Amino acid sequence: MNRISPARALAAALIMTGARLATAHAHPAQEAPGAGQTLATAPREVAIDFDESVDAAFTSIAVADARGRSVTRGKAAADTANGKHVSVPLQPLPSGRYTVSWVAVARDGHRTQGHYSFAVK
Ligand SMILES: [Cu+2]
Repeated sequence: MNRISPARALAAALIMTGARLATAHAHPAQEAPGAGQTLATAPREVAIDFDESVDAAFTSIAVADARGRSVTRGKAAADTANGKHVSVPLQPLPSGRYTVSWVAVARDGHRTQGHYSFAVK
């Protein structure tokens, strides 16, 4: 095994610091409807509050029914007053299970994505 020189140890420490900073991506802090939620009344929109501001141009929320058909009305948009809040209006939803798939690009350019489902009774 090679001995680790001080310079290499410093370089490794800097890389690890960079890796920590790179984890500052946008993740949902709150989702409405929430993951796994069953609603008695059909929601009129899906809204996600991220934990940091997102680049609206590259951030999207897709909502599909059990057959994979889109049930959104138009594109997701960020709140002009709150760059962490993104929402998309929905078509009238009949009873069923819906899947939300989101993609977010944080201000630092890092992309995150995820999906979850909710149901309408
Ligand atoms: Cu990041």
